[in-house]
Amino acid sequence: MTEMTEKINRPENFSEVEGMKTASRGLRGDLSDQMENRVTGNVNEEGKQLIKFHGAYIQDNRDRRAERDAKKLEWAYSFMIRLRIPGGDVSAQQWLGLQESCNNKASGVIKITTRQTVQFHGVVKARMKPTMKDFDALGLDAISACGDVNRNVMTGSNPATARFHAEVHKYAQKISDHLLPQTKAYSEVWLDGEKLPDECETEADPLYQNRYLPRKFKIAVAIPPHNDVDVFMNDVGLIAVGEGKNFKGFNVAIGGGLGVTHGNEKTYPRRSDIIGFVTKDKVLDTCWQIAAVQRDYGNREDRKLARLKYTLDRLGLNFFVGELEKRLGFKMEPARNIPAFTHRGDAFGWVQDYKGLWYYTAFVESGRVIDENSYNIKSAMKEIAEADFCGFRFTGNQNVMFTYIEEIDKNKLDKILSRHGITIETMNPTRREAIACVALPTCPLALAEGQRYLPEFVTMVETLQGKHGILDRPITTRITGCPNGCGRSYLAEIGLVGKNPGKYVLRLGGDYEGERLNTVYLEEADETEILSVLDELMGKYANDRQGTESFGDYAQRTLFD
Ligand code: SRM
Ligand code: SF4
Repeated sequence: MTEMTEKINRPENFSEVEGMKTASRGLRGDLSDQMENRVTGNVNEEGKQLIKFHGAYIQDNRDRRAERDAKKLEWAYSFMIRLRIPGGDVSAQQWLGLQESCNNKASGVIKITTRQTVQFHGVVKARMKPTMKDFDALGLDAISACGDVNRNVMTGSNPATARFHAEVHKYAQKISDHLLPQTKAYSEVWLDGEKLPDECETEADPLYQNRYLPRKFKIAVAIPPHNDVDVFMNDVGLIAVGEGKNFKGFNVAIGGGLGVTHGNEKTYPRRSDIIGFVTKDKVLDTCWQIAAVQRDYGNREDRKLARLKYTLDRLGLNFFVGELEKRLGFKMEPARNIPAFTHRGDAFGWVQDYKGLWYYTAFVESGRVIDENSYNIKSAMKEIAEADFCGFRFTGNQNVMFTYIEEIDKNKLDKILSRHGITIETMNPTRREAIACVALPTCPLALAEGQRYLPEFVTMVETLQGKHGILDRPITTRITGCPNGCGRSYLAEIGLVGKNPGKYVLRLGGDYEGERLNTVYLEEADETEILSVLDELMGKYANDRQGTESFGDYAQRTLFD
């Protein structure tokens, strides 16, 4: 350990969560007993932390707090469960099973997340085990979807990007499996698996040991020229490198992350650094060892400063890479030339892969699978799954792609979509590409609205685009209800970051390709102030833009450069 690391990582200063992890006997704690305790819908502090590693969070409906307080009742507690679906693929049968489970045991609204998986909200304690058993029966799980471990691994969704897309896509599953904790706690707590006797040692885990990582850890794989996973904001971003038809390996970027705490100057969003190239046979070990270096050097005293991005900036990239190469037993090759990224939004509508199969991406506003305003995506997905002629792929932009469709079935899909009002042709691209995080009412950290505000806000952005005659190209618009950045608003051309109810930090100047972080323009602004800035800037952009310059590039050039 370096002197710097010793100074910060003194066990007596470790955060409380560190103690909970090491004392948990492989993430078991007393979770089973807590789930049986029906006196409260809540769990204790240790339970709150441990259950994350099993893919779940305790929440309450914040809209109902006042009513519950007035009646002197406990808050309306329930759990959110996030599944682990590396690369976002499920079968039609799995989708039907998930939707049925969500209808019967949760809120009925499945949420597609910004990391290519799905969440259930509103699962009360008594329904937790039955819901986890539903997942298991479908061949799915929620292991490590949250917690201080490697999270759901993302991959570019669009099969038309490269001949080797299908081969690269499989790496999401491979990496996720390779970095999965060894503990059998999940099976024990949720699936009535065999109990580890009290006198027995917990399962040996060479990666996570008994301390796990200092903080969450995220990996995404991008396949140029499409950056639909926002590869540069992950702890590890892998960019697929090919030669013609052949897939060779990955350029590796480390140290991306977006979470910030308002008022804490030590926190910041960070774009990752490319550290070199590895061949495909070495990538699993590379990801494992990056996580292991972070395990050993990451900050375990202050969780706000525990992500890999801070470890890198504290120790220096050279030190980190040197340590990584020592453990790997080889030197990273220089990064290879790759095609430039061109966009991040999904490839809406039909695309074809190199084998001739078809894929259709449909828009799901903020990932909420719900029938609303004659746009009946929930019913459409049910009917498509029942017809059983394609798979489903969730995208990192919270949308759904219907996958592996034979030419002969294209018409069938078109008809079902049209019957349920699912169209992309008439929708403004800015709306299709907009993202918002969950925020209120379930997210305990939300300071302002997220997905509930997005439709209204996008309408106002579109109106301004129309006024200035710039509806010709989309403007990446993203809202998060707090500075944690779950909707990746730090990479948007127009980014709103919740600060107080109805008030947002306005960030401008991100690019369309997801290469550049945006910059704070207004520290705290309400809707009127935000729209006034956008109105003026769009007016100038309409008149002064250079060639095909994007709104984000124009904002960067004229406001910040
Ligand atoms: Fe997130 C915490 C929702 C993607 C950064 N995130 C949360 C929690 C669990 C709140 C909590 O800790 O109690 C939110 C649950 C809300 C709810 O009611 O469902 C939440 N995050 C989400 C999702 C569902 C947003 C969405 O609308 O799609 C995304 C789930 C992804 C998944 O399937 O795994 C989601 N979160 C992200 C992303 C984007 C990404 O990874 O591509 C980020 C920014 C990237 C990053 O990690 O740096 C992100 N979430 C955070 C953070 C800040 C982490 C940090 O380094 O500071 C927190 C808070 C924390 O960890 O303490 C957080
Ligand atoms: Fe909640 Fe904040 Fe994440 Fe939005 S950005 S889901 S408000 S933690």
